[in-house]
Amino acid sequence: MTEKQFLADKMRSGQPVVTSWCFLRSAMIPEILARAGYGAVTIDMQHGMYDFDGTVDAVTHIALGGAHPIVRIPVGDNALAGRLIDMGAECIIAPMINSKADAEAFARALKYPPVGDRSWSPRRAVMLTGQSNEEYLKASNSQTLGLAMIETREAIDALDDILSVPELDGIFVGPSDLSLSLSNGSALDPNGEATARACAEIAQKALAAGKLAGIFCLSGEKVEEAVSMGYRLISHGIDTVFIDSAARDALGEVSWLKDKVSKASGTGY
Ligand code: 3PY
Ligand code: MG
Repeated sequence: MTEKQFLADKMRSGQPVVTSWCFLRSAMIPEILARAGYGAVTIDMQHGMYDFDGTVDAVTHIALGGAHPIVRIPVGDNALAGRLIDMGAECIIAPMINSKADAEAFARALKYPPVGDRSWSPRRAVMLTGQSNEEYLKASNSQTLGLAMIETREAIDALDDILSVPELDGIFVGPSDLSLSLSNGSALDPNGEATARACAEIAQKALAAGKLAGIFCLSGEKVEEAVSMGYRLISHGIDTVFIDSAARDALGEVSWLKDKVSKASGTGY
């Protein structure tokens, strides 16, 4: 039997992994996305509709669909980060990490001693990985990932300090918030030049510090650009957008409905 490859193994070996992003509280939608071919699926508990139970179900269904389960937690909820790793999430993305202290508290919650202070009982995780408790204890500090979101000017100013946290596996860039912060709230411009320059610089520093880098992307073109910058976890494709655009396409196929397809959409990021 071939060894199970974790998201951590793939990213560390340099393989880019593309993740879809889920807001809707569903277990089947993430599984459908996994089965469609996404390497990973991310459940968004910061801006999405997921509660704890819904996220646990989604994590299981993502694993069933053959993809790596990732969860973005709400701001500062490190206790939840530990619970979700116990439930089988392979990677936790923490939004709005703006200082070394933020990064340390987050990263330590995910790692067993002596690296961090994660508390023991990974019941669901060992069922999903098929490991014994002993195997899990030995491997989990390296097979699970904590990625700190860099999405403010404050975080960029503190980036060297954040990257110096040994327990932290890597960073994940949020270009929308980053553009808001860099423009002092005057522009939401995730695909703009200034944002792209900042993203390139963040990746360069992360790689130089030996950390993994991930990023949220809003187009296929941006995915390619991100990979060339060194990002290895790249989000592309959102559940609400998929449903919205498929619904419009389906209606547009009916001759007498074509002109009625709504132009307004609240599904973008
Ligand atoms: C951002 O772009 O700010 C994000 O948080 C994307 O997930
Ligand atoms: Mg954000």
